[in-house]
Amino acid sequence: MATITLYDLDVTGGRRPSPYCWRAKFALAHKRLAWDEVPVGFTEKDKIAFAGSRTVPVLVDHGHGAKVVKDSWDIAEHLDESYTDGPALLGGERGKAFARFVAAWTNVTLHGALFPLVVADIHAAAHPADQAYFRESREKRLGTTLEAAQSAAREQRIPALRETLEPLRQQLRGQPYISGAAPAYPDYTVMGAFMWARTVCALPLLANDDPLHDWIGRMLDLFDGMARAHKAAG
Ligand SMILES: N[C@@H](CCC(=O)N[C@@H](CS)C(=O)NCC(=O)O)C(=O)O
Repeated sequence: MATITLYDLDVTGGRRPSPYCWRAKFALAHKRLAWDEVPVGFTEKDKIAFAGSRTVPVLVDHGHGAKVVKDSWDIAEHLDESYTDGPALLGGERGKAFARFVAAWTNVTLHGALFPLVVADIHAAAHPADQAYFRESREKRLGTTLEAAQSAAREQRIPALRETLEPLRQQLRGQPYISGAAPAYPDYTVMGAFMWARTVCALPLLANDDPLHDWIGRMLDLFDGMARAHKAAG
């Protein structure tokens, strides 16, 4: 058994769509750590109740006094503080400030642009037992049905999503990764959002000639193709 357990959001077909859980998985792989995964459906709150959390990722680090860490950012900080041999994820105060900004931009702007484009697909992918909860909680947020929100977004909002990604294209013009010559937590944060879409949505959201495909390809190749090997929609 690995010394780390990760509770990860699970939908049908063994797919793992959670962008925040992808941050944790990339972070663990970056630190060259092994982990076991516990799949958690949207409504399986009992599995993570021990952590006092209603969301995943939740990590239990058996090698560090069975420490329980329950937020993707806190997981990254924990791994950097507890595993100093491996390459840094955040890299000092300035690196941490940059990573925090990228996380805020991703959570608000990128996830905000993606959410209506994939929300009915997430519902369709969810375990049948989780679908009513997902529909009710997300329709409250959207103020309309999942299907109406998604079809309106696909008609109107794909150009806005592509525009939203322009800062990334500019950042990647002179360097292979968002973090510079090598990938680090900011790359994992943004890639989590692309994994969210990739696991549930078969519709290509980027233009075929979008230069971001090169970076996405590099991210899918990392850690022996960890993310590429994972089931995609389609
Ligand atoms: N701030 C948290 C957010 C985690 C989060 O929202 N996770 C979602 C999955 S992407 C979740 O567990 N949702 C459960 C629900 O909707 O009830 C983090 O960064 O870890």
